[in-house]
Amino acid sequence: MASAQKNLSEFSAKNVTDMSDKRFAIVVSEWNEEITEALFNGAMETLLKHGAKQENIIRKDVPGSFELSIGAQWAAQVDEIDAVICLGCVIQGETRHFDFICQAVADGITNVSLKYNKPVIFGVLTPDNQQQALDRAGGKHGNKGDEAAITAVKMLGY
Ligand code: DLZ
Repeated sequence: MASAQKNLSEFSAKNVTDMSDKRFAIVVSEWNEEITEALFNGAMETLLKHGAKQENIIRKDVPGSFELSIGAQWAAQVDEIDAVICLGCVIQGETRHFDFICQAVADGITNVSLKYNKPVIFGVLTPDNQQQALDRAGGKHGNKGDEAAITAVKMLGY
């Protein structure tokens, strides 16, 4: 009964707002590098703003968004890492690559999150074109990297 009580209290809101002892991995896709660098900068800035320490944020690059899942798994399996943020940009093209990659990365990231019981955040832009990507990578529609970092911070606080 005692352990059930403990589990229940662990489940209820923790309201953690101090990120200074949390460790983050940011997995960054090299495809559409101009965009993913802007997403990375947005995510870093936001984590630091929320008290995370620079030395507690580890970056791992992968070739394309398709590889974000395995990159996330490499990070999530490290005990010390509390949350993983995946950043990528898949631009709608004329091939069916787009659908395959988007579906694979969404499923892959979800599986890693559930397998390792850690927040693994989907910070992947799926725009129709480069301009839409720029608009969401520090342009007029904000920065998806920033949003992804906020989501990670929120998830660690629940
Ligand atoms: C092959 C490919 C294509 C066509 N487009 C993109 C893209 O827009 N964004 C992205 O992140 N990656 C793309 N890739 C690469 C795949 O994600 C993957 O790296 C390769 O298919 C090798 O597994």
